[in-house]
Amino acid sequence: MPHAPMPRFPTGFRWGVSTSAYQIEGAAHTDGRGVSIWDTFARTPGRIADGSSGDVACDHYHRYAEDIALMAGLGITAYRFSVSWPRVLPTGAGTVNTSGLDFYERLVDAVLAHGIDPVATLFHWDLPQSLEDDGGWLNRDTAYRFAEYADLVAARLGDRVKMWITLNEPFIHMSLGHGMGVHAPGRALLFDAFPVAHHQLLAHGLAVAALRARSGSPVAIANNYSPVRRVGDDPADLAAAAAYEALHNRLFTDPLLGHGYPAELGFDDAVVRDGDLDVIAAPIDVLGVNYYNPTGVRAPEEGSPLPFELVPLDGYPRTAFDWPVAPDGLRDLLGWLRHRYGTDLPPVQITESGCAYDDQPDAQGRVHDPDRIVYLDGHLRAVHAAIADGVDVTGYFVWSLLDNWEWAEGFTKRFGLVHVDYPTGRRTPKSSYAWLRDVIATARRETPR
Ligand code: PNW
Repeated sequence: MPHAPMPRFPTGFRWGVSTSAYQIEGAAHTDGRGVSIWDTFARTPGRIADGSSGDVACDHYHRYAEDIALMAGLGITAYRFSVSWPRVLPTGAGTVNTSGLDFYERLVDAVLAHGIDPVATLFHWDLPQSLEDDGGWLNRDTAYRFAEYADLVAARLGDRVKMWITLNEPFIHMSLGHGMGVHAPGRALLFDAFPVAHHQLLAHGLAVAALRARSGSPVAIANNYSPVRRVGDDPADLAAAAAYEALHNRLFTDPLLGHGYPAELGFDDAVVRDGDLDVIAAPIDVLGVNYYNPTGVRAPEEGSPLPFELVPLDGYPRTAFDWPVAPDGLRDLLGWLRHRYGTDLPPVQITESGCAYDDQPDAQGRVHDPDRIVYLDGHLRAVHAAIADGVDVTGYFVWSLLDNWEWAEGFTKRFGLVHVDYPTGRRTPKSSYAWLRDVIATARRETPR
């Protein structure tokens, strides 16, 4: 267990937790919600490790008041949730489901009543199935539908949401959902998935303009990053590491910050129209950084369809996901962002950071998760060190408040500060919850917001 006191964070530093709609809400058939690509994907045999779906998940749709009480007990200053597009617009466009908007209004008002800032993500991968049937993110029209949806949500909540996040991890949605086919919608296009990147970025840029027109709150995007650990010293290994860097860490961030697409990826950019790059580079107020782990990369075998090979990294402890625990990677990543983008880099918030362990209650019903405490302690110290290095980091959100439905892994991976007994829905704060509560209480005494 870590004992050394946590160093002091800057005044106003934001302490938060993150969740997403499909992973916690349940209520998939309630109050007029439409079908998303994840409903369809989860119902397809063989796609989800335990054959489960998010139909019920944590039943947060009905238990949100209890969950907000847990947030209040933790002492967080911000809560990042996502709005389910098909709950608000069942077919993605056109007819509005007012009950869906009402739910998010109840949620936001209850969060505010506890003195917590609501941070709303507009797209956390649950595309309305009707839009997928028209081509989804391969179809440019989806970007315009997203801007209309952003306008609708901001018209209702723009006076109360304290920060907007347009998209969650467009890289993971492109690569796992459309490149490899292990996430919804299950397309395996490899590098032909590039239009999915471009249309998501276009959607982001159009939504920035829509949000600005309706709300004075800051606008951000949450990107997934993974610092590259090159394995091997051959020129081919260097080239592979550079290719992976361009794909994972630059493909979305370069154009967002006005640098255009990384040319070395050699994508067919026929879908990029005049003016698109200006829309995409609309200034944002905060860059959201989701960080889990570094990636080992070396040159591919002859004949590989990819310009790199991913290799497991030795010498790190591992989570239940088999992901390496590497807080140094977060400090390196933040330093890399500052070095690469310089004054084009806006303030950064860590919009996700966390780990999965196989946490279960003991005979007394308590849930001990010492590994998560070590994880969070290390990553918070890494953020602090990055701030000392000169990177403007203004917040840290833990993934996640609750154990929840972990996409293709179903219920088999537990990321929560709070244990969820899925059959009953019972919530039990883990020891990491008490640890983080004490860290936040001390930090807020020292550096009030
Ligand atoms: C993120 N990877 O997903 C998502 O934003 C969350 O919804 C999710 O629960 C969390 O991280 C934990 O997985 C990722 O393979 C999924 O590198 C996969 C990867 C990274 C992030």
